[in-house]
Amino acid sequence: KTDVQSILNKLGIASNNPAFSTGSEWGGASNAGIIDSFSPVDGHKIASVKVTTQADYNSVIEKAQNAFIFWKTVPSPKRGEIVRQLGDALRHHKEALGTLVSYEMGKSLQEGFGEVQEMIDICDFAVGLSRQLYGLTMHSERPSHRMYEQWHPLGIVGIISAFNFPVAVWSWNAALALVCGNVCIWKPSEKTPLTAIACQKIIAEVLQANNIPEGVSNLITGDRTIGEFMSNDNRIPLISATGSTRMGKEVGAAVGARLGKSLLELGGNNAIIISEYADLDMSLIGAVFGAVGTAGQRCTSTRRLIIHESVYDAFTAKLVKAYGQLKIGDPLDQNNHVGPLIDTDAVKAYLDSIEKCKVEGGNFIVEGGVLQGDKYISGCYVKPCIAAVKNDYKIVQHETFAPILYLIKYKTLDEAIALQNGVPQGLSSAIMTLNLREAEQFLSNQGSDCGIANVNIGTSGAEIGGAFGGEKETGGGRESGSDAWRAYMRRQTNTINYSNTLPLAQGIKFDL
Ligand code: UN1
Repeated sequence: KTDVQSILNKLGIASNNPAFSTGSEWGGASNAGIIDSFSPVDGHKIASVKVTTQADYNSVIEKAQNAFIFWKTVPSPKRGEIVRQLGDALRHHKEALGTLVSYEMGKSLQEGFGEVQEMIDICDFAVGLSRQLYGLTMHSERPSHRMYEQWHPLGIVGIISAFNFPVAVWSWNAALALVCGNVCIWKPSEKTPLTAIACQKIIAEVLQANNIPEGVSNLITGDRTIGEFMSNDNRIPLISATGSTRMGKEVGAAVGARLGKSLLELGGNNAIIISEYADLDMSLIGAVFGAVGTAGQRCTSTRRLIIHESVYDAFTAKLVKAYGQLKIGDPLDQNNHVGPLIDTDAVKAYLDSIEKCKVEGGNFIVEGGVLQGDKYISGCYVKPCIAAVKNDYKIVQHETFAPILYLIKYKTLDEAIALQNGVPQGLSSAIMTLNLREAEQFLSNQGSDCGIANVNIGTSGAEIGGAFGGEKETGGGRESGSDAWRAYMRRQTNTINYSNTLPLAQGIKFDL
């Protein structure tokens, strides 16, 4: 049995925690509201945090602005060295932090550790990147002129993260933003504030050991009001927000209204096409992990299976058998496959979606339901379920953050691709096929319209080395690998004239 108290002690989490931190300093108005963090694992209250007030918020912004003046002058590889130390600190705390992620959020212990591993990996990536923030050089059209571009930091990067990846999403943003020379202000989900406090303590220790001033890495806890302060605040040039499409539309509109930059990582409605040429055993692992892993609460979770008519019955039989073997329960017990949903509101949304699906004509081949009994005392444990549906049902077009899997039958690959693309979201997609023509068509511009398109891999579990994000209502942002770092910097084009005349571009004559 996990000793939660010893994990909290190791990570420095008290029973009542302050609202904000600028590094080693923590604070918060005494009259501020309070958020209680309950574990969906057993329903127990873990601890409380204060809410950041507007005055607290403004003082954090001021600290961050001052810190930026210092931090941007630190050479990028030296900033990388700090992030390297953060990666080491995370290695040291992996077990405790991963366990707290599992306990506060409800994902399996393996996935809790996996999430911390993603943090370590992005730190390693960012360290290398700190020596590779390359710009291009261009050939000027004028003689004895040189033209090049360079990348400068933006300033304060605001990070708004969701409960489902309560710590990794912060690290994808923070590790890159920091090597790029920015300072960060993080507003974690109010559903998972404690894992955020743990991360802030870990990074603060690294910053303090290197005599980095307060304000480089900041944490503010609170609800959507704090998110609104950030979105409307022109002292924050970039807001990176992860969460629902509804939230992203609000953040995007507010940031857009002040012509700020936003990086949006929103909902998915991810499908796997199971082709007539699929390896069905491999497909089964990808589909089941994608649909029930993290209890269906990843933005990359598999929501739809688009199955060729010739393998539909055989594959469905395998699925039903596999679902019959799923163990649902305490995610800290490594024998279980599926943990709880985040809270009882999420359970309600799950039940509503099942109801709506039935009303529209969905045929449940594996029934859902809420689990009851001593093991399920939090009321957040639900049965993963499967329904045969039509792609155009309203509920199928909608992302429900729960383990509900929709099955759709197809005849031709063109039809399958149209179904896969026929939703408002565009995050992750996959095809299971051993047929080269099918695989290449799926990856071509006539194929998937998503930010992520995989062959013989499911929709969830992307590696940090690639750019992560999606199109359409997924928001268009890209985080983590490849050249996603560019979103955290401003590009400056520089032209230098080393001749003794001043020729104008485009050959314009202007004699004085
Ligand atoms: C998310 O659900 O917000 O690809 C991120 C994955 C993970 C990240 C998911 N690496 O499933």
